[in-house]
Amino acid sequence: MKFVTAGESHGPALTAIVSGVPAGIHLDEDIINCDMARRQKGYGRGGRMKIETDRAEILSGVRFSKTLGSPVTLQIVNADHANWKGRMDVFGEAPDDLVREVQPRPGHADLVGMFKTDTDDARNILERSSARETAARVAAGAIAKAFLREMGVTVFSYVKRIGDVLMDGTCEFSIADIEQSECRCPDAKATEAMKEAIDAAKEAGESLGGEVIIMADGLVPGLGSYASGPERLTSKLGGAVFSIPAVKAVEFGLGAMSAQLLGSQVHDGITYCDCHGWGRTSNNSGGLEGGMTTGGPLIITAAMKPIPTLMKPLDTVNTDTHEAVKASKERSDTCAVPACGVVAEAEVAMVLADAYMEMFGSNCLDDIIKARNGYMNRLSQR
Ligand code: EPS
Repeated sequence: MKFVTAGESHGPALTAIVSGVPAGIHLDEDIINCDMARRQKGYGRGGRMKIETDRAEILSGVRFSKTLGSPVTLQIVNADHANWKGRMDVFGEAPDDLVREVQPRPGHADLVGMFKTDTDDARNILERSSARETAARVAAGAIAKAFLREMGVTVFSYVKRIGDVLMDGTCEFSIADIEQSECRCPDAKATEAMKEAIDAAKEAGESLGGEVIIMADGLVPGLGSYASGPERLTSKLGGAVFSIPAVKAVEFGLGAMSAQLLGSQVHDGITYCDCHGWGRTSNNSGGLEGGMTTGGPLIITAAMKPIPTLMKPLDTVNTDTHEAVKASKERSDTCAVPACGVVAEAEVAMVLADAYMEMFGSNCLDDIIKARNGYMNRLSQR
């Protein structure tokens, strides 16, 4: 399963085409649009989220709520496009009074994108590099998640850190605790501190980054490969999470911490008992060993840098005149870390769905389930 997205932030619509979708997956419109809404929420979002109510309309590949085995096209209309008449028209000439973007924001794609594509208007770059594009990723990921549900796999995420506010890592929590939090953080005390940090950043014209945890439960062991570098699930998942705008670090399990510890403190002991079969004494690997899933929970941490659009703008240079100026002030979010988690779920789900199909086939759901059950049956004999 693979996907491609198209669309500009203030263009008519965003589109995702998902290919390699097996026949027979049940899709529920409400579940897809629930994910679209989850991406839009989160404390610290800006004015755009008040304009949009993102809904993914399916234009191909589905009949009577089941996938046909053909590519699935999903479209999200940009309600804000109506406010960009004369600035984001598909045809016609640019109006004489068009205001070009010539004050590139440090940290965004503006400047290098202008160099690369030889344009004198950073809007040609920022319209596509805007994180608005991640709405299409979430729509595509909803197809992968629907497939994974049929495999008994759940993918979810939560916010661990916003700025210097870290959640209490020892607290027990449920998915409901995550979804109820305005910051998608299951620690209620940390949620309040995060909101205060976001308010303070907004007041100061600043932005805030953070860390999200993405988890998947119910995976079979052996997805991915030990035999080829690019086929290692670690490479594929890492690439997918790094593809999200503003993600600066990705860790699996103990991640960078494992570099500081002894081998005996890092590796997960192997156990066997007649009642429960194979097991592990810990899950420091985050569910990946040798580039393959162990069958334990997959645990990924993604660190997001603060959004580069600042209301107290940074120093930059006017690309027409070369004079020192302040960066352009696009309307933006103070913090989009909660949204980053939802986008990362979609990216991770797509990689996992693809890995299932690589292992168990890709024509139709029933055949895939039979192959998966046969494999699990074989493992239970060991
Ligand atoms: C976003 C839409 C954008 C921004 C934000 C995310 O809308 P607009 O540019 O119209 O305000 O709110 O974009 C960025 C974080 C970015 O870096 O460009 C969205 O739908 O997620």
